[in-house]
Amino acid sequence: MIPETKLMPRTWEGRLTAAGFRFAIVVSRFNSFITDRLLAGALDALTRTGADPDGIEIIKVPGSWEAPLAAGEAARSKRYDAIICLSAVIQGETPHFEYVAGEAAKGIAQVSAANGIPIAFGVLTTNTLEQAIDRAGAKGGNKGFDAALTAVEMADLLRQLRARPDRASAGA
Ligand code: INI
Repeated sequence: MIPETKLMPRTWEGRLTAAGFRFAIVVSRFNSFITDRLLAGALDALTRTGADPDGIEIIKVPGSWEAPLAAGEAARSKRYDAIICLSAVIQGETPHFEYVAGEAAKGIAQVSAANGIPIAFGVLTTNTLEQAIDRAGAKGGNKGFDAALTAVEMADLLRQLRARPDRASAGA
């Protein structure tokens, strides 16, 4: 909320309009019972915001661990305006969970920053299967839907920022 004042700084904010943008959805097969639902949510969000069906590509990976590598390849291809990573890491009885979830999060953040492309983080990290179900279309909404909306907003925001008239002279 911007406080009421005479000063009105120029504000940049992405719109939820997906037409004309290209998206890659990186989705893991591990816990596909959950990730299929995240994918359905993401496709629903892209459709509702006007994405062109030809502008959406799905890249399947074995698990969350592989998501950063595939997202990196997609980013470097420059074929997409935003990437959406969808997977589910569910707490087990070994520390495997920590490694997989931690590396996926770190790797996805690094790929996004290194390539200047929005990557929405639709990776569930939950203690139980029930919590994952809640976030994949049940009580907790659908995190795939939310991630796709974020990707649309960020794609539009970056397009606006990159089209700023002062950008070239500012050397940005
Ligand atoms: N991958 C996931 O996406 N979620 C998990 O919960 C998970 N657990 O718990 O093991 C998981 N492991 C597989 C991992 O992502 C790799 O695919 C695998 O280690 C091969 O590299």
